[in-house]
Amino acid sequence: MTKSNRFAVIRATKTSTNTNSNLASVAAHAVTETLSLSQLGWNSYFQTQLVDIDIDKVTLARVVAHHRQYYELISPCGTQQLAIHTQLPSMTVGDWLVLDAQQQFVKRLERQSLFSRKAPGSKVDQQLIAANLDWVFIVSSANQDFNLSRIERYLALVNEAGVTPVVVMTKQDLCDDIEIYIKQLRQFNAHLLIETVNALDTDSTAVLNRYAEKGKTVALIGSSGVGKSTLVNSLLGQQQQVTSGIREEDAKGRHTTTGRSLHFTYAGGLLIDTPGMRELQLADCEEGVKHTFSDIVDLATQCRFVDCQHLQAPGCAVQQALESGTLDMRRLQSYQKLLREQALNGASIAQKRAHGKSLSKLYRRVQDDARLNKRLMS
Ligand SMILES: Nc1nc2c(ncn2[C@@H]2O[C@H](COP(=O)(O)OP(=O)(O)OP(=O)(O)O)[C@@H](O)[C@H]2O)c(=O)[nH]1
Ligand SMILES: [Mg+2]
Ligand SMILES: [Zn+2]
Repeated sequence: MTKSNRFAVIRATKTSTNTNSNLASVAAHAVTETLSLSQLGWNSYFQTQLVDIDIDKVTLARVVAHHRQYYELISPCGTQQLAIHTQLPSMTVGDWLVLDAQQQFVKRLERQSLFSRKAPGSKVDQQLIAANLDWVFIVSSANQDFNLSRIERYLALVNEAGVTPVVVMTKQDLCDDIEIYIKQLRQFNAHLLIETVNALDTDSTAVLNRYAEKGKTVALIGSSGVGKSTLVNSLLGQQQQVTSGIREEDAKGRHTTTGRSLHFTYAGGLLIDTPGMRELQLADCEEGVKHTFSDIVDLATQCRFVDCQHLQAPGCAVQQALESGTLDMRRLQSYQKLLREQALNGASIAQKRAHGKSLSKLYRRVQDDARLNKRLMS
């Protein structure tokens, strides 16, 4: 099936009285619930932002896809499009919007959480990935593509967003000893939530239904080919997302999914599928990095000197941990690298914003002068 079928469940609810519809079996689950606000992820956090708004006169809608020229929205009335124009604030999949009686944009509600990264390539910007999440599945396959440092990057981003991460290890069926991977993850965080699945098998993925429960929004992130879309299909119980095989030589994916989209599961949860990330740079993510590396942050508090640079053993708890083998060099380097990277990217983004502001001030002044001149001449 293609992306255009994504709203089969929702469309089906509108024709739910027609039990002959070939969507009837899909709709059976959705009929009573899919159209309710709470089923779309609404909660008291958003409700409290409506104090000045007459609820009977507005539509509350959620962004389910971001296209080049319009946002696709869903509300208790069904799906609709909102054309993108310069007056709209930046929005992303998962955002909640208020529309007026004419279905025009009124405002975007404050986000409960926002997941973003530095835009890929040479662009100096933050790229919004998804908003208002309850969980993020960091998907990784149990094969040669497994990479601890990459998972640490994802963890830093998710922690910065204030969302709880779950590492989902796929391709369990192809791996003789998945414990090897689990042990590596456990080594640095004994409390990390880790699930192992065969993403192709719905019995196996059922363990994830407890996260994707009614009204809860889960984003799936991870490299191309790890099985994000396969997982989405299994949790939906139908093939809504296109998937394709990985390269044999290095187990890398083929960047099959190209846009972010939100889907409704049988268990009542909302899943956001995302394209595999080629590059994952952090910006303004200090809290997220420190949270992810709290073992090193804790160690550093035991160093003899407050401003210890952790370079020399005497009095340095970090160096002692390296020597005794309780901390490995890769992890320390990964921590230091991510701290530097987020500070550097954060500074260039701030600089660009400041530059942008002074440019637009200059532009306004030129326009004002031109208007004044015109008035004087007339
Ligand atoms: N055997 C097995 N194959 C899997 C599993 N998960 C995914 N696959 C296969 O891996 C390939 C890639 O899966 P996709 O779901 O397309 O991967 P993706 O993460 O969505 O990739 P992008 O859309 O490119 O980011 C497909 O051939 C899947 O059938 C699994 O748990 N076991
Ligand atoms: Mg995909
Ligand atoms: Zn130290």
